[in-house]
Amino acid sequence: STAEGNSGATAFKVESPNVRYTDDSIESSYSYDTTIVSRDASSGQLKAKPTQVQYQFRTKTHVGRVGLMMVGWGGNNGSTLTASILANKKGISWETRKGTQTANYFGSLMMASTVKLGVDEQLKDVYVPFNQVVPMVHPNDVVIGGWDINSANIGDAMRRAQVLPVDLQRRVYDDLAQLKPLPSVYYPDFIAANQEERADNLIGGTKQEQLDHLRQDIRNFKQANGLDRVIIMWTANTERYADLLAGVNDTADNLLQAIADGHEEVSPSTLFAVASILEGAPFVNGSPQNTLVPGVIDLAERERSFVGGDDFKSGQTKIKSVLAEFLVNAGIKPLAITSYNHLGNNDGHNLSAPAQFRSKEISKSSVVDDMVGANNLLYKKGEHPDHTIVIKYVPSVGDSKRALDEYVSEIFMGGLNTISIYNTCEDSLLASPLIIDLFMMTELMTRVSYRTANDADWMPFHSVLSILSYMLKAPVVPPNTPVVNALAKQRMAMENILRAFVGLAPNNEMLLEHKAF
Ligand code: NAI
Ligand code: DG6
Repeated sequence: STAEGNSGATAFKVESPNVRYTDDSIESSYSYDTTIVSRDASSGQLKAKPTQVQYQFRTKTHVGRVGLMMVGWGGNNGSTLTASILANKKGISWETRKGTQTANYFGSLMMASTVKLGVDEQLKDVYVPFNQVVPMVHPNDVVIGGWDINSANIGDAMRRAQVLPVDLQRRVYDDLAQLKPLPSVYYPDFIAANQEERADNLIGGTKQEQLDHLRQDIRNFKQANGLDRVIIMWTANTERYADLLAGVNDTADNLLQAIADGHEEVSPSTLFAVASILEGAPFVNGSPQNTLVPGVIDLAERERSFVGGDDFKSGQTKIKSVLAEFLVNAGIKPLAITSYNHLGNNDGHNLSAPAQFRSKEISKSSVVDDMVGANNLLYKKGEHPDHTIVIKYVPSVGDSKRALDEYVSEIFMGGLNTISIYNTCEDSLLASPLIIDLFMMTELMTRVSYRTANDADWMPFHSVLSILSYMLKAPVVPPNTPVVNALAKQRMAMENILRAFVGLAPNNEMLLEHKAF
């Protein structure tokens, strides 16, 4: 038997003249309060001016049938996620050394964390599940499919990954063995040479034919499963960076022409992004390479389709985006952050090649920039802590990644403070819930529109979904907008934007009701 998820369920109704529930939507009127800062030209004095912008938000409440297509479905993340969702759907339990374990969604922000809704009459906090502030899709209700350059069925892929406990594998194997990844696009130059023997499930033809093939795959999947929407997620191998070339991948038209011409700098991941955009399917890049070249962003904006990226932010980097923020905001000056990790899964094998490692090094390196830039008392303009990233492939540890980090900071009166962290964890058990969160949040954004006094009509949010930043190491943001890496800020943005959709003020920690006489 299978348990349907409660897609679309919300934990409360808002009673406010600013919120309207219709048959198919929730509409809110919302005052967005910000502070505009300017500097007086003659005195140099800073001036802060409270400013309000009136927004209306409309969230369609009918979630419908939703599909997730993963590129790299047969990998550790893809197979782990598919097996885990099936186990949740079927309410499967399995035996471990410590007793019986039941499937859950721990590690998913949407499925296993809460948001403060408000306070009750006794001024006690009331919390609700993150996924029940506005109607969201439930992972149990999602239809999963995808592509892989390797032909292994998802049951065998799960066994190969060596991530999930054997007793659980036994219980889901037969179902998963029925699932076969679609053939995919393989350009050997973009991933490590050591991946070649996996490549036995390929789409032939020219780049243009391959693009058309991928588009048809998306249409077929949608039609065969009666889906309202499909979201495409790149969880395939890390590619090398593509060269950014004028006339090739700089604009939408040039990129489409480059594909028609079979240009060699169009990567497989970029081809998937283009196919998704042209099919109106949101595309999220879970790996570090520069899939979302300017031509992709231009195309997404033109087609009013959604893209997000880059690189799932799972363990080491997530801690970094918390710890660095804590240190800098405490007035402590990180001087050196040195991060080693070693792992033995296929991701680690691929990353042992220099060009693929370089993509990962870039995405892991940028994560403290905004925190450092925010404190000009500690850091002079242009000054930055040393930040070193090392990744080594150690086959015997498998998916159980080891991450070692040293933070050396300058404290009071020139003293030094050294913090050392050692983290061991199954990498794919950290990453799989992120795919769920990215998927759920992206799906929601396909149903939300807004309007300000300047807009004649309801507008979708910008094509580049910066709201996904919490789940991503190197968030791609709309052109000329700030990148936020600090984890608490990223979560706050998501939480408060969802609250705005239902006309609720942002959460803050003032607790004035507890501070007055
Ligand atoms: P994996 O190596 O187990 O899986 C990747 C899969 O992609 C393989 O099955 C491979 O055959 C397939 N593949 C390669 N090129 C393809 C193409 N062009 N089309 C379709 N399939 C293709 O790797 P894993 O552990 O699942 O990670 C996937 C990606 O996610 C990697 O790029 C990794 O760097 C990234 N990532 C993983 C995190 C984690 O904690 N596991 C966190 C952050 C990012
Ligand atoms: C080793 O760095 C392999 C990588 O794929 C990472 O496991 C992955 O990017 C997660 O990194 P982090 O820093 O978020 O734990």
